[in-house]
Amino acid sequence: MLSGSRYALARLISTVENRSTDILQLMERIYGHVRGIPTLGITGPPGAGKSTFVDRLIARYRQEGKRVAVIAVDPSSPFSGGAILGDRIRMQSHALDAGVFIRSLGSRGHFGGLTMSTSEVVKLFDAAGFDVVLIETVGVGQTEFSVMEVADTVIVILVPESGDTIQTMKAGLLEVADLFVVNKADREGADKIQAELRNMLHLKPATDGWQIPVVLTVASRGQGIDEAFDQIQAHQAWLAASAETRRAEIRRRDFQAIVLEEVGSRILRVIDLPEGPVAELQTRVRDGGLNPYSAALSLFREPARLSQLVSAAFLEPS
Ligand SMILES: Nc1nc2c(ncn2[C@@H]2O[C@H](COP(=O)(O)OP(=O)(O)O)[C@@H](O)[C@H]2O)c(=O)[nH]1
Ligand SMILES: [Mg+2]
Repeated sequence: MLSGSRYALARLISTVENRSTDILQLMERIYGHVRGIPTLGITGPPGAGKSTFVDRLIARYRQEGKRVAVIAVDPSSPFSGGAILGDRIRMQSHALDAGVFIRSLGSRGHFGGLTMSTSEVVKLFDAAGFDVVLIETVGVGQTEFSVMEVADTVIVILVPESGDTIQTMKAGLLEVADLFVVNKADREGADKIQAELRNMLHLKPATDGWQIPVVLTVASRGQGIDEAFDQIQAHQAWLAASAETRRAEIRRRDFQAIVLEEVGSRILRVIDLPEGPVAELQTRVRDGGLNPYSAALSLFREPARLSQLVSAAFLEPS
């Protein structure tokens, strides 16, 4: 992968997506090659034009000679495909371009798994020499929000039909956006929603001097893409001023997330074993003889048994 093989890159992404047991060793080797390339999150309601916008943005970055990786995240799907198939088709103009790599990720496994995988796939793209990663999420649920934490510039795409900007606030989009795009500006009401958003943003104190822009686009015709691109660049430049603090914070969060994820998923793998250290507790809970809270509390009050469980979880996988 480090010497440029797309095949190797695709294989490593699958390794990460399948949560194989050797991910930590893999990522340990990759990490020294990770530079911290711009990572953009694109979110918003279904049908807003996210994929069309991403397609245009890819073209814009290609004009600059940048190599672009795209991750299309669909938390509702355990497999790549489904809703994403249409997105792939919309980005097909780049299918034969060696400077573009498009990959979809679905939700396999457990809590936090998708955000973790997304963050690791971004690092793979980075180490493989790509210059920018675009993450498109389908929909606006809780998982999509945590996936957006992986991005350093979050673009929220709305359409005039989203109408009510109050809905936007309710959905929590105001909190995550670094940049608003009102797409389908060829339709009635785009100016109105732009004005409403700007009003709302004025009420919100600017974070350290970044005033969240609201850009109008017609992605299907390529209109407004240059302006959106310029605002993305401006946000990246603004981020650069605090790059060291941000990177330190990201490293701290990465460490915590890796530990949590690894401990959690390993314990899940052994907790059900019939010979395991909590087998008896588990049986009593299942049969209704013991309250699950009491069972958990008794385990936590007995450090010896808790460490037996943790040790079992960290024995080399058979
Ligand atoms: N009228 C209009 N249609 C658009 C625009 N941008 C995208 N579309 C169309 O909206 C539909 C949904 O677009 P898509 O990119 O798949 O949305 P996504 O679900 O947010 O990824 C497609 O039929 C696009 O061709 C636009 O600016 N104006
Ligand atoms: Mg899409």
